[in-house]
Amino acid sequence: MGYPTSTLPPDFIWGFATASYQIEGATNVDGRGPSIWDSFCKIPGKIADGSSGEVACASYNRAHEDIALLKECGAPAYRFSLSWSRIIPLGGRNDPVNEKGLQFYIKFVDDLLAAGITPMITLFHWDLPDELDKRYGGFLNKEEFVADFAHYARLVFNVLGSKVKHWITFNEPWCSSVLGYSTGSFAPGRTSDRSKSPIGNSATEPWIVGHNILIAHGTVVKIYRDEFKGEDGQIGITLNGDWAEPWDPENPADVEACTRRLEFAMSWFADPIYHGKYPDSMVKQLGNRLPTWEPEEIALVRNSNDFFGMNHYCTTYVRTKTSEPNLDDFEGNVDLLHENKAGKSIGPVTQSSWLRPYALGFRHLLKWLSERYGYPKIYVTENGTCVLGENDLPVEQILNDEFRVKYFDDYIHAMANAYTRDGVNVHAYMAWSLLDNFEWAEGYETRFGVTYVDYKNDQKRILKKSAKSIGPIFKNLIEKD
Ligand code: GBH
Repeated sequence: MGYPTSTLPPDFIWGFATASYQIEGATNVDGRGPSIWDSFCKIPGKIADGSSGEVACASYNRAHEDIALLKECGAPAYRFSLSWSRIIPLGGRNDPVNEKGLQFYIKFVDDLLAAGITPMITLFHWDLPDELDKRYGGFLNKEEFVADFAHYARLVFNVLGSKVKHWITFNEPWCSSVLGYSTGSFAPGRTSDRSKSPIGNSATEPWIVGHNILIAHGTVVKIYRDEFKGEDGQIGITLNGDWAEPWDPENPADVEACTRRLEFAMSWFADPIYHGKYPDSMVKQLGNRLPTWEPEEIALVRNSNDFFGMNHYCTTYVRTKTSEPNLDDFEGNVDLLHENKAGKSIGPVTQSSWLRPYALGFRHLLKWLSERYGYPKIYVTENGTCVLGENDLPVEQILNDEFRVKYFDDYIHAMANAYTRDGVNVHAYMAWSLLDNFEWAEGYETRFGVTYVDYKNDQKRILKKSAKSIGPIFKNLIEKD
């Protein structure tokens, strides 16, 4: 007797994911206002190759090509994000609406639906209208930010709410908080490190920002549920989480440190939503630097997920630190390492220093969060890899991306094992990414796409081998009704 053959449920949807600033380009076209990423990219030294999203994949003008790619790959769904400043150039609730921006997304959704592709929309994937950062400090200003985000979301639900049934409020609030306000490596680049930024406080700001994003999420979920949800609409937040393995499995302190690390990365946001409070480990380490919940705030946040949105890429080894935590620590006082005590690497090296694939870690993570949060419905909203040195290879070799083919095969099967053997309630999977695109601080040197984008040749798109490798895996795994 072996294991049962792993499968995925009949209603499972899969597809590819992208984000507005990473693909659209046309940052100055048809009335779009600047976002914090437009400004951040202008600061010398912030982006590895000195680039920006000004042109990117030019998807604003090539939306029909992207839809054709999705069809060619047989993708039943597409996850993309809206550029807030394309819709409300200055961002605020009393600022003018840009009808052209709104119409662009309405047409795009109509075209997707006409092509038989289910849209999954992320309202916010990091490109905050720049004016809101300048006007009142963006996420740091709870009242203003929450009111402006709620206004923007309601405007979008009004025009797309009847057509789009899958909504994500925020993509990876951990990144907006920590990378934007602690390390300063992402826009708006605030940090205590004065060699990187004249403003910012890494000890306090990330925790305030995370708190305010959760309240904005809860507020918009309430609006959606009260006014737009209908019979079949769904809304949730997407969190990022890499799995953690102990550096020394024999050392109970390292085993414990893994849980702490997962709590600082994911439970920071998921515990308030599913348990109505911050994790004890964070309260203990951060003390009064972690904001406390007003009863009416936590009432909005608690139970605000129709599904658990999960972005997952890799696993790291975790080693506990023996010293007291620094004021700017955001990992839970641990070291993150690629090799364990025995010198074993967790997985192969890729182009991104943080990413080493380890598919079994995906299964472990899905099980861990299912146990902790009562087996919620999970949508995997991103999963994918870059390839070491890919950008420097001749095009023919880039197109033959066996490394990525294997990554998807391993990870999708690990997810099916989590469903079949661990009872994980997973119902969607979006591969990152449909296209090579603007990889934030790494610029264009790092490619995550299943489609090669020729940046020197009019953003021409050519499918890589991995693009067509995913469909057959799902065809095989998804149970027939
Ligand atoms: C996703 O984040 C994003 O949602 C997506 O936009 C992006 O293109 C994709 O990943 C690929 O990167 O270099 O030490 O500062 C994934 C989670 C968390 C991974 C932050 C990179 C930076 C680590 N990311 N992390 S470091």
